[in-house]
Amino acid sequence: MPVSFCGTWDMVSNANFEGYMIALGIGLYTRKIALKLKQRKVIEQLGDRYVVKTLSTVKNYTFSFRVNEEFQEFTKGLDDRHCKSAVSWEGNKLVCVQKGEKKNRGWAHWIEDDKLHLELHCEDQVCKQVFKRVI
Ligand code: 1AG
Repeated sequence: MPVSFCGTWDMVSNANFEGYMIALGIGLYTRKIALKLKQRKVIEQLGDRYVVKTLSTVKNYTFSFRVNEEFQEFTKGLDDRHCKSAVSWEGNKLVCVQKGEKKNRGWAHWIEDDKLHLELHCEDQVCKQVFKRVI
C-alpha cells in the first residue's frame, strides 16, 4: 500500500518552472508573475478518486481522476489545452501521461523524506517541485 499523498502541502522549491512554462508556450508576462508564486497542493482521496488542487494567490487549478482510468483534462487557466490524461502507479510514484498537442507531457508525484515531490515534464523540459506538509 503506497503512502498517502493526502493533505496540504506548501512549495519549498521550484526548479526550472520557467523552462517548463516556455515549453508550454506561456508568455513572458504570465511567466514572471507565475515564477513568484508559492504554490500549494491540496490532495484529497475519496474512495478511488483523487482530487488535486494547485492553489496560489493568483490562480487555482483543480482536477480529479481515478487511477488507471483515462480522462479528459482541460488545463484551464494554465496553458488552456485539452489532454487525454491517465494516472497510474509506477512503484511508489503516481505517474500521469498527458496526451495532446505537446509531446512528452506529464508529471510524477512521490513522497521522499516526508516531502511531496513533483516532476513536471513537457518536450525537453523538466521542472522539479518539492512541497512540505502543512497539515
Ligand atoms: C499540475 O500539477 C499543475 C501544476 O498539473 C503546474 C502549474 C502551472 C504550470 C502550467 C502552466 C503555467 C501557466 C500559467 C502559470 C500561472 C500560474 C501558475 C501557478 C498557479 C498554478 C495554479 C500536476 C500535479 C497533479 O500536481 O497532481
